[in-house]
Amino acid sequence: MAMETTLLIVKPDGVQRSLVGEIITRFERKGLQLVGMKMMQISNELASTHYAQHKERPFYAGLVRFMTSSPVVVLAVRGVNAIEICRKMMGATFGSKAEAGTIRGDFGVSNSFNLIHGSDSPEAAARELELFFAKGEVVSYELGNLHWIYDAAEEL
Ligand code: 3AN
Repeated sequence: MAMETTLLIVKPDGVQRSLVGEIITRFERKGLQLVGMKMMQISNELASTHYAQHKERPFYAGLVRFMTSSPVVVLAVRGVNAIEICRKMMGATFGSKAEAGTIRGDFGVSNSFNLIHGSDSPEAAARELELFFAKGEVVSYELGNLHWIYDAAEEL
């Protein structure tokens, strides 16, 4: 397993519903490291580039409208196997189907307003981190308790 950095976005519904702290706290408590964080308003152009793979889907226009409707909080999160771990913590795409205990399962019922985005592969993470963070905005620093989060002999 590799040390990975992934992109998460607390979507407009998460910000409007005052769930930013609650959501970020879950990743911190899990033992993942925050290495980038900012609030921003996503432009039409950025939303279209980010969701280019869904361009032909019927929900695409609504998705772009939603993602640009209000500010979001973007996060860069680092850890061993971070991409899969974050996806598990987010839960299934639709809030109505997501398991209890996940972010989408605990905080939402909507299928379109599903609170959070997370990169789904190392390739997507690299692409999305570059899209949302300028050079220097994702930082590297030593996590003081790293050796209590991982068994260094086996996992790092
Ligand atoms: P996930 O965010 O779980 O990776 P994707 O990549 O399949 O889901 O879809 C990207 C985003 O498109 C989802 N987060 C969701 O907001 C939206 N979306 C996907 N499928 C639908 C749908 N059938 N109706 C409305 N929105 C959808």
